[in-house]
Amino acid sequence: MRMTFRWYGEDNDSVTLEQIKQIPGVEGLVWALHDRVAGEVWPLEDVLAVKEKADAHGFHLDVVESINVHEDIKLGLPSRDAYIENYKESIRNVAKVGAKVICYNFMPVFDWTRTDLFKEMEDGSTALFYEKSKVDSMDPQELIKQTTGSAFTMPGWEPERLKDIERSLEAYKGMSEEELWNNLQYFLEQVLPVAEQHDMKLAIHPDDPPWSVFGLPRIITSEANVERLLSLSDSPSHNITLCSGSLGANPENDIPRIIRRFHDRIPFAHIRNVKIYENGDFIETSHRSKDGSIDIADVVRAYHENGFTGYVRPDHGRHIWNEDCRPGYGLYDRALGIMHLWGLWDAYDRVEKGGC
Ligand code: CS2
Ligand code: MN
Repeated sequence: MRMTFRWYGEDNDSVTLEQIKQIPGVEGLVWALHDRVAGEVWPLEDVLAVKEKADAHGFHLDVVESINVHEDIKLGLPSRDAYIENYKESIRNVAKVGAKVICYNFMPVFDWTRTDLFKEMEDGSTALFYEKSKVDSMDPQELIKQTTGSAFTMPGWEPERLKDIERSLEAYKGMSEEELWNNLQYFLEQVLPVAEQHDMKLAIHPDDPPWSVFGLPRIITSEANVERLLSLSDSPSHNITLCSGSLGANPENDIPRIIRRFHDRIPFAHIRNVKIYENGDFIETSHRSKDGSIDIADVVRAYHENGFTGYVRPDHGRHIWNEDCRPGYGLYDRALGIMHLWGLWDAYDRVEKGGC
């Protein structure tokens, strides 16, 4: 496994490249142009500027996360073709700095959804929390009407985005999952040939949480749907980012089993744990199997026994030791997570070689 660390760039991240350099075994940055909105071309100039910074610290830029897909593509609107052309151009540009994997997602309107970004845990740390009944009973359009002009009420609902969110929610009304599948297929048919030309692996991130929220369709949610997704194309460029914490928020998704089945289509793995409560709420925990509902030791074993050579990153972490950071993306807990993953990996190596 090749260890990486997500970095939001000098202006957007509390973690520095000097700090990342001191986490054992991290060779690459998982990066993006975070000031580019979905649908825009990533200009070569900006991409090269990231490369310069990475080079200065000896990191590779093999993994991009995410080049976001414009809503019109997910909605299947006539305007999608222009946005798809832009996407192709971004693929070409990131290839020029050696990128090999592009993570993206196909979630309508909202990326990961949580009700509390800093939920206090028993030990005084805080973590991202999802309260199911709260989301289930929420009408986002109603909420937006009430909150326009005031502080935002959900993670990611920045005041300047509310108008767009409202428009998108309206546009998705009545859209079925089948339509979303069709729109994904259309997108893939256009971009996969370009990805292939550049030996680029596109790797879709599962939906987080892996079920419909606010009545919006969501499709990358289960083992059966991962199978369906992968059967859309045999292209070597068509792959999945296996995120244990996203898919794993539904206890029916057996993550080690999914890895054992599809490991050769997983160029990039997100590894994190979540603790799921009986009422469907969940909270993000440390990586240790004991602390959450996902057997992370078995997740790592599933990769190890298949000789996994793909990229890995710890995903969201808790906020510990009073760290002031982006929600889920602090230094300390993710660094602890990396050491846990290495500990497991090295132990499985020893066992495999007959050592003790
Ligand atoms: C995160 C996502 O929810 C998660 O697990 O990893 O924010 C992820 O970065 C994006 O959805 C990928 O496109
Ligand atoms: Mn993830």
